[in-house]
This record gives sequence, C-alpha cells and structure tokens, in this order.
Amino acid sequence: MLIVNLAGALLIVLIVWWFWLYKPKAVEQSEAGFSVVVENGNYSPSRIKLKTGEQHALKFLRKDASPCAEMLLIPQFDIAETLIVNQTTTIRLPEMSAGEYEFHCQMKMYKGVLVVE
Ligand SMILES: [Cu+2]
Repeated sequence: MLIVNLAGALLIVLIVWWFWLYKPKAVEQSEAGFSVVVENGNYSPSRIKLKTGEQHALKFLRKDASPCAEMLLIPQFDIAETLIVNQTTTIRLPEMSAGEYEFHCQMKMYKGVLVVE
C-alpha cells in the first residue's frame, strides 16, 4: 500500500515537472534544413529562438502517427496547420515582436515555445 502511494506521489511530481517546470534549452534556428521533429509526445527542439523583425518559416517533420500530433496551433498568430505523417510541413510566421509564443497540438500534449528576441 505504501509503495503504491509512493509511486503515485512520484508520478505526480513527474507530471508537474514535465508540464510546468521543465524548460529545455532554446535552439537557434540557423542551420539550413532545420526542422522540428514531432515524435514521442515531443517537439524537438521545443524551444526555438528567432529574431525579431524578420519573417521566418518553420519546418515541422511529423513522425508520430497518433492523431494527437496532427494539428499544429500557434494561437497568437491564428495558425492552425495539419501535419502529415512522415512529411515536412512548412509554416510561415509573420514578423514577430519580442516575446514568447506557444505552439502546441490540439490537446496541448505536444508543447513548444518560440522565443523571439
Ligand atoms: Cu495532442
């Protein structure tokens, strides 16, 4: 019984850490052919640094066939794009002012941030 409770508590800690505390390192979008891989419940990279005052296009490569990964939403810019399995989808971003903009799947299981500076 105690072990069950401990496992439950550990699970809660893990969930809190994963959804609220975990901040992966931001990756600069500079390399040619850079794409965000959508796989195993993750965008990789999930923190993407971009510069202000430039128009960017982000490429998303969806490897996860689960319906969860299908939509890519960037609510601040009214972007809602369908990603096709094993294909790269290019998403054009408007010029952005400095700030952090979330992107996520429909259910917010997949989550990432654009860090514009
Ligand atoms: Cu989802």
